[in-house]
Amino acid sequence: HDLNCLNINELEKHAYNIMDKQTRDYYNEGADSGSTLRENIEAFGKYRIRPRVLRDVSSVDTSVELFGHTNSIPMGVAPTAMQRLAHPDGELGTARACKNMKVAMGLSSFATTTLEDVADASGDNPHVLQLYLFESRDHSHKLIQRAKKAGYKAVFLTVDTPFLGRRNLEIRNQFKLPPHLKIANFTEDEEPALGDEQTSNSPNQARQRKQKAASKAGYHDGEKRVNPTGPITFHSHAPNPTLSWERDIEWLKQECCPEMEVWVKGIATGEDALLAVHHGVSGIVVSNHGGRQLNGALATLDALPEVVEAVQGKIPVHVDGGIRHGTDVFKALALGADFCWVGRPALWGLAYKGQAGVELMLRLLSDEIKLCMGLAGVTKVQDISKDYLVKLIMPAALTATPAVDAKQRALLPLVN
Ligand code: HOC
Repeated sequence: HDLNCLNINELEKHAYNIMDKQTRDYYNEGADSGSTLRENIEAFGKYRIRPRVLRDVSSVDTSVELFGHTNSIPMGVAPTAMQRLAHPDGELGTARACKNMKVAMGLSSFATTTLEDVADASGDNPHVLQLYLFESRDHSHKLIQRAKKAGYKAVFLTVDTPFLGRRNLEIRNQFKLPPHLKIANFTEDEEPALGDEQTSNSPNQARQRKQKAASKAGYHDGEKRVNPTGPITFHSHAPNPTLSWERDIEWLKQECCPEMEVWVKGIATGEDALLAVHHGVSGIVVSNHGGRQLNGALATLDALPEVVEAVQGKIPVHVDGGIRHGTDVFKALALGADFCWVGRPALWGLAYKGQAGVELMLRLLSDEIKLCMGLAGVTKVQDISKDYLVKLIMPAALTATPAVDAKQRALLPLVN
């Protein structure tokens, strides 16, 4: 036990005090007012567990199969960008912690460590590559080939980012990578092409064009300009608003299969889940990008049931967003998710103690998942079902945005 850090909320507080303001704001912020970020967390509070008793829970198995490997818990570390901002261990620390804890890892394509180095550190522990498809297919092609060669199990295509969400602190802080760090998987000749600057009418893109100009004038790594760099580095690379199921998912499948699976990350409706099945992806992640994209979007836990219902078990359904407790993982699984991913808690772990902090985070959640299962009377993950859950009928004030203060909430009656 680390007596100073007994749960994820305490970890968050430690990390808050350790990280510099720019990093903290970048990692912790949601888009706009942050209501979706908050609701991702609060959604778990709308459910209560129905524990069963006298079931011999002396042996509880929290493991699940994922990508042909045994994952010690039904949860992995989600891809999050630029982890060396949190701690010099960065993505390598996360990869080593995941390997030690037998937990799958997602690597952001905006990582500050090369995908090959992360693959080496991961060994045979499953790792997947999160991908943005830029307009330059050449860049994506090279990245995918590298990932294949390095043994990545799947590509998780992020589909909730046709434009970048508006993060106020990021803009105000003029967020940028410090000079000693770089986006490791983009080199100058692989620089993703920008979107159509002339025709784009996104409000973000004018900002991005300005930032791109600043970036070009910005930081140089020796003789060679490392991309993306300079002020608000990734803002200088417009996401690709042209992506479509027909053209791009088909292209990606041809690029990746059979060595790597193609998943889509950022599904929030039953309709899109059905399209994902129709277009033959291997799995989906119900996600709203940690509340960093469309503010006002449904909390992922609230979107999960309609997605599970639409998919009908044809492909795996994973979920991320707002998971801070073992009971949250249990609730998501009871609502039909096959697996959960946590993002910010890993960043807080890194900030707290590097690799050891990520391991601590995983151990805390692992212990909580096991305890929750035992106390709920479940010995195998596959047995977690909706029978173990009840949704509270919430007084309107509890579901209103902005969030009701925790103290206030405790005073309000909950009606079952
Ligand atoms: C295409 C550029 O996921 C974040 C990261 C990085 C997003 C870059 C998008 O900040 O949410």
